[in-house]
Amino acid sequence: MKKTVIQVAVVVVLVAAVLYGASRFTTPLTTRVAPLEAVEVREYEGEDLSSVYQFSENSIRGVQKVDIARYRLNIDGLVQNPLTFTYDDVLENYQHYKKTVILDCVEGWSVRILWEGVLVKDLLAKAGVKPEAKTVIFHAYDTYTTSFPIEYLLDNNIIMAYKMNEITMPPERGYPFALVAESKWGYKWIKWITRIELSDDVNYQGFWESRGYSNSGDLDKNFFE
Ligand SMILES: Nc1nc2c(c(=O)[nH]1)N[C@H]1C(S)=C(S)[C@@H](COP(=O)(O)O)O[C@H]1N2
Ligand SMILES: [Mo]
Repeated sequence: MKKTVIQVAVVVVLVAAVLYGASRFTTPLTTRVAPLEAVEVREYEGEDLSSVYQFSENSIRGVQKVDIARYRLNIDGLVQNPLTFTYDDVLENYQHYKKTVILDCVEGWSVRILWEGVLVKDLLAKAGVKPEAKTVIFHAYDTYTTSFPIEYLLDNNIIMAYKMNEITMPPERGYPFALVAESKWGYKWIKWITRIELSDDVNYQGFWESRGYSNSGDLDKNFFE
């Protein structure tokens, strides 16, 4: 009895193997599309771009690996409708924009990158900002925070990016979303954003700001106060 079970199993496995092998020969090559890793662009509108791998990684808790199936972006605090988005909610429901912006780190290096993302002001409009909100506090997966006066985000078409140089943002650069805080020092470019909080606290200080770095973070001013 035991022997026949084994014999049947062997036959089933052999038949399956032969069928699988045959299917590989009968499937035309063109229908078996092999995925290749995307390659970043290094030139845009006649200007050279830096590589997305040319940054010097110095995040407070190292690279964060975000599980995109479980990822949520929350918008809360002084808003009419607190919102929770999945990654796809953000990408599928908002206009996409791209622009080349240089990131300058206080350590003395800089990179020119083609960023693609959604406007922060579009997300805020959906949540409905209450009139008493003055400050927008960004929170990240690694507990990092930074903040801006709300006008900065509304008046400068500031984007939250999901692509750099036309490839999906790599984990070390802030996947799924990083802020393109143009005209601000690198420490304002928060990566791995999980929460956008509207507050009336005009003196709020983020991670580096509470350790002596300027709260405005303006590139044209000294970064240490
Ligand atoms: N969540 C998070 N975002 C962050 C940081 C961080 O430690 N955590 N570091 C900031 C700093 S100091 C810089 S210069 C930029 C770019 O950092 P990178 O070169 O490590 O990508 O990310 C900023 N955003
Ligand atoms: Mo930095």
